[in-house]
Amino acid sequence: MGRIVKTASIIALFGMLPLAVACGGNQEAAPSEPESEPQAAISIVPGFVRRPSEGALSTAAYFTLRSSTGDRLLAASSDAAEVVEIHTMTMKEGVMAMDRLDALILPAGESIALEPGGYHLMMIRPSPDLTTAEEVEVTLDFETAADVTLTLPVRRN
Ligand SMILES: [Cu+2]
Repeated sequence: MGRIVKTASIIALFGMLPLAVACGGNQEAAPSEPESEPQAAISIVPGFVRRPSEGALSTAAYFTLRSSTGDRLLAASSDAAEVVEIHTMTMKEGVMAMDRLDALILPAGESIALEPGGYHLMMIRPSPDLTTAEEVEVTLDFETAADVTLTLPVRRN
């Protein structure tokens, strides 16, 4: 949850204002960041995929998403599961229930956590490999940003 592992993040820096002209004539040195790439708005803090027990019908993937410009996560896929759905959990009359979402809204600049007890990617009919795999790739499909494939560790909790 509050972990600070920060890899594979493509972070668009917004503060690249041109420097003041006070000294003049120092306009070379363009920043090396590929600022034209559309996916630069998404940053991801990896979480984990819960290791399923043998024969389990589903498991879940967790991580934190942030879009600097605002976006929507529309779908996800993985070789390690037949179907991947975006789910949320809510209390309904005292019982935790899961609902499938058509999209996960990422308001601009806001970190949205997929974590146990809340939003998650439901990995339905997981591959038997997941009972032993160390890590797994999950590809995220955004409305605006380009697809992102992230690697998540597989662990019990
Ligand atoms: Cu679920």
